[in-house]
Amino acid sequence: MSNILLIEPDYRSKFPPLGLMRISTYHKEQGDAVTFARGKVLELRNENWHRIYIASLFTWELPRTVKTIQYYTPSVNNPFTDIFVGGIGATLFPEYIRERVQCHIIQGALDRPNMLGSGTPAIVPYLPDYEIIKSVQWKYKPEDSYFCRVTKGCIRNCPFCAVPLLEPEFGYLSCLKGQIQEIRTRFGEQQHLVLLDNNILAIKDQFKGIIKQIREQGFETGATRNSKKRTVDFNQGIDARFITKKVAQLLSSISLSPIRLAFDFDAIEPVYRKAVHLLADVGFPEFTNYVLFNFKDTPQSFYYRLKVNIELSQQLGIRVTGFPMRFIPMKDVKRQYVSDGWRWRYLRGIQCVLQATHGMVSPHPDFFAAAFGESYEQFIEIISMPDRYIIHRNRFKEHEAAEWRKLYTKLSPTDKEDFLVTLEALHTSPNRKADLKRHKRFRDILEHYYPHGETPHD
Ligand code: B12
Ligand code: SF4
Repeated sequence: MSNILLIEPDYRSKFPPLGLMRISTYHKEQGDAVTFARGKVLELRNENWHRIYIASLFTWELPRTVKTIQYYTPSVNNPFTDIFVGGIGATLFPEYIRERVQCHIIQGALDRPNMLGSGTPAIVPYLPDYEIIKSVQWKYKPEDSYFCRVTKGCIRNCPFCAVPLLEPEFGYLSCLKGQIQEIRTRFGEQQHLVLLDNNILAIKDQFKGIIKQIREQGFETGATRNSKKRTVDFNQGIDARFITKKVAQLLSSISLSPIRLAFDFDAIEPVYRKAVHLLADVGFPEFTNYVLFNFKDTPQSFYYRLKVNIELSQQLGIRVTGFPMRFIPMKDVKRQYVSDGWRWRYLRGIQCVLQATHGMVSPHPDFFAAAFGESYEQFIEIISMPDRYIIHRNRFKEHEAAEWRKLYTKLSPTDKEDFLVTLEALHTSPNRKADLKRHKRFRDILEHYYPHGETPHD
């Protein structure tokens, strides 16, 4: 019997660490003792483990992941053979880990034999061990859900998406009914169903059968359990290009909520509009649609796409909530990337607007106008304001923001462009106070961003 430690670094993780949960099932079946924890735990570090598995998720959490690996290095005999690191971050940017810490990195899905050592089977077919997540304080969301996946990969190759790198081949993974039944038998009935497929509709003809299984497993339209609504969430969204009348009807036969489409770039607009129409026709009232920005787009395109959602909501009597998705490059470890069409201040401004709305853009015209402005010019003005004037709009509106506006409207287009560059430079400057002291050209308006040279707390 071996002593196995599974570690998820203590980054914010919404869903449970499915990779580690599968590894747990495999080891428990071998008769090994498995312990799961999040982050750095002194008692666990002081023990000696036969093997430690450390997960990784977003690339911008790799610095924290590396620190976690370093922390547990003394807890094994040989980190090269006894610490296994895998998951999404390790697959997208293994060099980052390799150059900083000793361990054995496994890239990609655990879908082949011998990946965890000679004679080990493929891990993907193992059921996630839901027991282990009960041993930590951290609450994964949504609680009480079946997390399943029917397909891997995607048939498309969108340049802003990591899926073609992570899972290069599209294909069928395993039967949904079997997955749900096995989870039910081992861990009891769950309230909701979350499907993590990247592009489930690409399965085409087999989709009808999947919908039938979803219905039969207790997730038909209007389904309830213990008098509470049950929901099905195709969490990564459904591809508007595959929505036909027939697909819309199939979707309307399950308790799908919310509908998630993506309005990622301008050229997809006609297809996107058609998909929303078809889905509204079969009775879907609520949409939460991803809106990509900071890729090859511009603030104009972003504002326009959000407005299309308002327009569709009014036209069809539905609610199309926008869910902005900021593009982050595949090897980003800092999350500070600004694409050519955008400016740092604008991205920051959007973050401040979204702070109050949990990342969502309301389809209600009045809310939208108040949050994002009635015109593109107003939108740019709002996201150019100092953070606290955006976040606490009402508090600062009368005096401070009005003063700021006087100064801002006096700036010529060239001034505004230079001002945006100055704001970004100050934001990243290690000597901000000294830079501000020396600065002359935008001194008055900068006072609003850095009163007396200080960075205000919101
Ligand atoms: C579900 C999901 C989410 C969930 C939360 C995920 C979570 N776990 O908390 C939600 C919806 C909240 C989300 C949000 C976002 N996401 Co997301 N998300 C995903 C998705 C679909 C699956 C991730 C997941 O949890 N998988 C479960 C893992 C554990 O299982 P698995 O992938 O099958 O893992 C296999 C292997 O990796 C391996 N493995 C896994 N763990 C381990 C551990 C060890 C030790 C070993 C050896 C192996 C191993 O074994 C597994 C079985 O084969 C991926 C896309 C994808 N197809 O992977 C994007 C993805 C990770 N997300 C991405 C992005 C960009 C985001 C957002 C920033 C979007 C945005 N712009 O707002 C936000 C950020 C949220 C935040 N916290 O800041 C990018 C990340 C790119 C990057 N540079 O890291 C991805 C890759 C999507 C993409 N299309 O590009 N996301
Ligand atoms: S369709 Fe979706 S999952 Fe597929 S490559 Fe494009 S963004 Fe990624």
